[in-house]
Amino acid sequence: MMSPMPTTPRLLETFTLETGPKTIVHEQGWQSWSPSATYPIDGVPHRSTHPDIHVMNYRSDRVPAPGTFQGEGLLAVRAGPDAPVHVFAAPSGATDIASIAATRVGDRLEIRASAPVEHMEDAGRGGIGGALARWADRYAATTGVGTIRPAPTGWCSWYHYFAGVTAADMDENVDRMGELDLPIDVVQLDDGYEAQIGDWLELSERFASLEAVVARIRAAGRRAGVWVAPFLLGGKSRTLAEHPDWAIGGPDTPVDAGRNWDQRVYALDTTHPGAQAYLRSVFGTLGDIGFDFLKIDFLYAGAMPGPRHAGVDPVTAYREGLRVIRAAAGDAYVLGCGAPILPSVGLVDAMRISPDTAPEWEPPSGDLAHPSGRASILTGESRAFAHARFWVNDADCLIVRPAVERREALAEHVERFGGLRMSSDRLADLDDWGLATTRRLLSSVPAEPFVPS
Ligand code: 9PG
Repeated sequence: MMSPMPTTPRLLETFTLETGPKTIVHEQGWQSWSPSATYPIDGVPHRSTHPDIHVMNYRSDRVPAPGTFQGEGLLAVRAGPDAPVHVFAAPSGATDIASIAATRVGDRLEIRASAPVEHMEDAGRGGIGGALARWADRYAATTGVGTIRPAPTGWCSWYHYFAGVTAADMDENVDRMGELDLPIDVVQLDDGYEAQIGDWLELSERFASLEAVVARIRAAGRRAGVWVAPFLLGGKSRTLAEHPDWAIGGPDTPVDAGRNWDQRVYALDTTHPGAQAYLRSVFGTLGDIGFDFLKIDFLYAGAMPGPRHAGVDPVTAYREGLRVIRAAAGDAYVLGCGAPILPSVGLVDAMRISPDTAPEWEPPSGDLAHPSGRASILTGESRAFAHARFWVNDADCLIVRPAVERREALAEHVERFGGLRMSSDRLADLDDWGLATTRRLLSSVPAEPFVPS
């Protein structure tokens, strides 16, 4: 009789498992937007469709071999519905996180890891979801997770206004949430206020003053939040032009962190003393302005491999960068996004656990790391185990205006899996159902871990 508790973990780099036609494999993606899912043994896992998309949404330097499953730091296999779950996982977030590949060879699955991983057999309840939850309890205990702070409710500007948001749009929605008496604690300004990626304290032409935005939010009795991509330096930014030595790889060979905002972007070397002083100044100033909710995004850049000022490994450098931000941010509630999952445990209050939601159900690029209802649900469900163990899970914002495709499915997803509840519609666009759904989902915040049955 198999024990219901996981076996004591053993460290190994290779392992072979017998499989059958009902074998399933769970792959964990590297960062918030990387697809994470459980596949039948003959299934084809979701892979990046373009090198730029790979860098920005997957683990930049690890491209799985065709025909293999690959988890970044975490992979689980169940040989059949009555079999135990084998969990292979990185021992702790503060070390090198192994890529764990599973290749089918006849009736067997060969597991190979790029660094030592722990192996556990789990015959408890809940299948793969249950085994991952029990593994997550262990990982959280080894890595160190303090008290998980209760999430505020919120409204976010991104999923209606996108990068075109204006100060007037913010004012309109602040007024409207008051008229509607919606239970919203935090009003979070997303991408679009800044002059450039990396020039966070200079404003785009659509904003005259962040102080004025905050004053309006606070006068309405709510808290102010802001989006920053602190580990990115835009190719068009003044910060990069003036401090090319702050990029991972240095001024001559900066490491490419992908393409967005009509430019190439680069990665901040979080070990560089000048870059650390810059992070302190940006987050100190945003705190002084009155923001006490921070959505820190595109964090994967801080964990990219490449030459750094201090010769430390990428995960150590990344965690150091997050600590610098936290120290500068005081008591602000910190939401990580686009962030390596396992290396972030213990350092953020909430974490985006999926690709972006979107008014479109299918991603136009065909890449399931890209914004789309389908992609956000696929990966969000598979990371339910992390909620209230690693942090508060952010299954992304609720969007339920009539123009949103399959809005009922998106609402159901946020209701089941969303630990952080934020609305992101233009509130004036909500019909009766959209408004009632928004009010209901923002009225409670699930604090307990999800327990798969
Ligand atoms: C702001 C947005 C929102 C959103 C974040 C993040 O691969 N890409 O090009 C890509 C672009 C944007 C993106 C994710 C991936 O969205 O998740 O909530 O804050 O940035 O730019």
